[in-house]
Amino acid sequence: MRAVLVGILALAAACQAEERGAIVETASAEPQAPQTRPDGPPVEQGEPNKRDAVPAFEGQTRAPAVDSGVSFNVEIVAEDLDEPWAIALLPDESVLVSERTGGLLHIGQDGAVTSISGLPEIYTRGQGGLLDLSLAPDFADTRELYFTFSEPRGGETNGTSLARAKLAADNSSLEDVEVVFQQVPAWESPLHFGSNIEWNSDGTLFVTLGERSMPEPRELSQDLDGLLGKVVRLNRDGSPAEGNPFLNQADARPEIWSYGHRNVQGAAIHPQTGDLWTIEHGPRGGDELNVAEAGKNYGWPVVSYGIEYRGGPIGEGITAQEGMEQPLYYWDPVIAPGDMTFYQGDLFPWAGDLLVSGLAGYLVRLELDGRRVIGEERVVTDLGRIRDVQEAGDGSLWLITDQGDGVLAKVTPAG
Ligand SMILES: [Ca+2]
Repeated sequence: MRAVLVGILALAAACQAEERGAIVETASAEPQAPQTRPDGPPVEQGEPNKRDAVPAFEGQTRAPAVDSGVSFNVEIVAEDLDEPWAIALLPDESVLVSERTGGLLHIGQDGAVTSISGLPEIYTRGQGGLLDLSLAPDFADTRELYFTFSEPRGGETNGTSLARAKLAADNSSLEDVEVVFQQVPAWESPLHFGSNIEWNSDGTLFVTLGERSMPEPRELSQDLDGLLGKVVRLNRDGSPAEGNPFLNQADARPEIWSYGHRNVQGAAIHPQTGDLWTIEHGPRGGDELNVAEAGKNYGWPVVSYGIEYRGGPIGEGITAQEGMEQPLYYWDPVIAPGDMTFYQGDLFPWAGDLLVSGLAGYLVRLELDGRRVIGEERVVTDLGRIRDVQEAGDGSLWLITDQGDGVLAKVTPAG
């Protein structure tokens, strides 16, 4: 009798599940929660700016606070840097640092700072300047350095450009500087240039591009015939890469990988899946973590978990729309993300975690379960506005702070 009853209940449950087919299918597409998932209050306890926002799924914001119990040894390697923006670690364990104000520096392990000559002309007002740095994968043979910068484009217009150059063997100068890619249209704006360079495993590179912030250009994040608010995928000569989603579509730029972005200054390739993860500044509220996938629309400025700086809704104030991707995770209030990296070493007990540099004044450590954020911690909370984070081969972390008296710091566990 009991066995029959169980059988009937199971059948009823199955029928119910079938009736709710669409819902069941959606639910089963989500990663399953592991037994070890943390639980408890979030790090962020403050009032959100967008008070009417409802997360699209549980855990999309304010994941439970976690505590790895690590204390830090912060060694200031160089100081008085002028708004440093990005770090590139050289094979000989010296460091390149870009300064937004237009300097490119070589910094030895002993902290000796020398200026590298040969940069092109750079627009350095507002958020414009020398931006990301990235060594070519074959740098050891080619000495090729890629960098992004705000390029003057005539009159008051400017735009983000990608250049490559050879770094002289004595690290004193750039040679054979060549601008290989230009974001278009150029705009009269000192804001939202992006940018980040990430190398894909197939030898192509991704570059993230801002939408120039102003009311008119930001709408163009949704337009496929321009490169504002986009991630592009390029060959290393700057040409559009084979396999790009809009390569054969009329009225669409062939460089586009994904669109509907606001101001993506950070990105990282997932070391296991090879996916491109991006992080972007929201307005007041609504910083977003995404996986940028081919041809997908990330929604700005139609959907957002933030509000206008002056107050009031972005557009219609909605957070979701058909055909637009939801962020994996969002912050309100914001962390103001610079760059990020998946931690792969064993010096810190953080293997597989995502570390995000926050201009709000800390590193954000995210524990992940696939594409879900399951725990959040804020670490290195007393250094200042952290602009970039890079992991060295020994598992130590290199950070820069972006003030006019910015520092380059090496961070290891204390004790
Ligand atoms: Ca990056």
